[in-house]
Amino acid sequence: MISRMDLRGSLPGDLRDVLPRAELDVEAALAKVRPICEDVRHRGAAAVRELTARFDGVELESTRVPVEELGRALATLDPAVRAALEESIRRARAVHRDQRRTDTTTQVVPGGTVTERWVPVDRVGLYVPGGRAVYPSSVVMNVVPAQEAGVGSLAVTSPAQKDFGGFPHPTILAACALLGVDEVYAVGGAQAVAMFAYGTEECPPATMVTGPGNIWVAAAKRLLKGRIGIDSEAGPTEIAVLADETADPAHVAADLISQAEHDVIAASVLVTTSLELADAVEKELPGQVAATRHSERITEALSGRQSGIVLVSSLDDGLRVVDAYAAEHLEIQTADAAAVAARVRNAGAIFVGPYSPVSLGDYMAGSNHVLPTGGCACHSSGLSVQTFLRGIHVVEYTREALAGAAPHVCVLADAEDLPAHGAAVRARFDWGIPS
Ligand code: HSO
Ligand code: ZN
Repeated sequence: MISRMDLRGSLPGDLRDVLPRAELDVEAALAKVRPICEDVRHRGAAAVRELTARFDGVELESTRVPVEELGRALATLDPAVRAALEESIRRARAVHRDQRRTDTTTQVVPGGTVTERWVPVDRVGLYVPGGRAVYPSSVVMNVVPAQEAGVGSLAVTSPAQKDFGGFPHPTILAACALLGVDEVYAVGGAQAVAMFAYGTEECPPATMVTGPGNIWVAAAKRLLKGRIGIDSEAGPTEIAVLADETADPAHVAADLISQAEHDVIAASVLVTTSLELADAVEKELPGQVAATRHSERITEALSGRQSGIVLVSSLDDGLRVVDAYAAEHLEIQTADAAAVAARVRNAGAIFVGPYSPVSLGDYMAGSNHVLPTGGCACHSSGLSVQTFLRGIHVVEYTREALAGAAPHVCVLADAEDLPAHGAAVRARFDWGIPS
């Protein structure tokens, strides 16, 4: 069911390319997405409605979901789901509130200061996938950091669903209501990203769009990036587990299966120093997979070339492998897990020890579950308050402080053959502007 890679000899130099990995060909989707975005740009809401009819089979009167619909969805939400969502929101708020940044002022020289002022973006559009993946938890993970950052205007969009009166899934609407978001659109796919980028008669343009989506959403984000800010192009989900002989094979197998449940191209990778553990996990998998609801999808994900068990000869090598892989989610199930976790450099989020499974992080740890995939964790972070902030440098120098800097400015300006730069400083003093 799952392939094996034996790296117990020496590690290959090109580790990153050797390891299993799923890839989305976003580039190939660009050609299809370009005319959609152009259409929305030129014809606005009419184009969005036509595209929704074509792709989602729903004739929308308006792309905006009436506020009463959100209230209705909340009123009919299962009370247990409501309580769980409320607790998830509470925990996420606690963590994200602590991420807020305070402005810092540095006195560079007497009379010369630079302040870094943190300012939230004005308006954010949050994309929530529809179809098979109905994730109210992702509404929480997108909305909470934006709200805690102080974003003034927040809109959510999610595909129109034929089975739910043409509105997004009611659990999505209820989650929006719980979070206090009342601007919701029944729009999905590339047209949703274009709607936020260009704005329509029914939806003012946004400064930024965030949230995971399918390949069309990722392609539209790549195309419109610059016109609108984006978080990342979320790819298929990944879990890597770094484990030694102390790990419980049943738990490791359950965790690998849990993320494989998302998608046939989801990646589950076990990196272990223990042949016994590898054998035991492999033995566990078929029974656990057979007993779960989405066994077909999971079997396909686990047997795909993006998943596998990687054997290494030492924990040091294991760390090299997981760093090269830079997983979206990394579990450390080893002796002294906290010390091992502290040595990891590349991961979207790290789950430490036997009682911190990824599923906890998906819903209830307080951490964010929108994380970098496809190896992007070596240069990017998951969604946080920081995603929605800009740091603006505010420079304020007195006459005396400028006078102290002036000779150096002039020398460097001359060295770069930009004498007008120096002149702009000289003009403020009676040294005058040299001809
Ligand atoms: N594991 C997914 C998030 C998610 N899981 C939502 C369940 N619902 C990507 O981090
Ligand atoms: Zn998940």
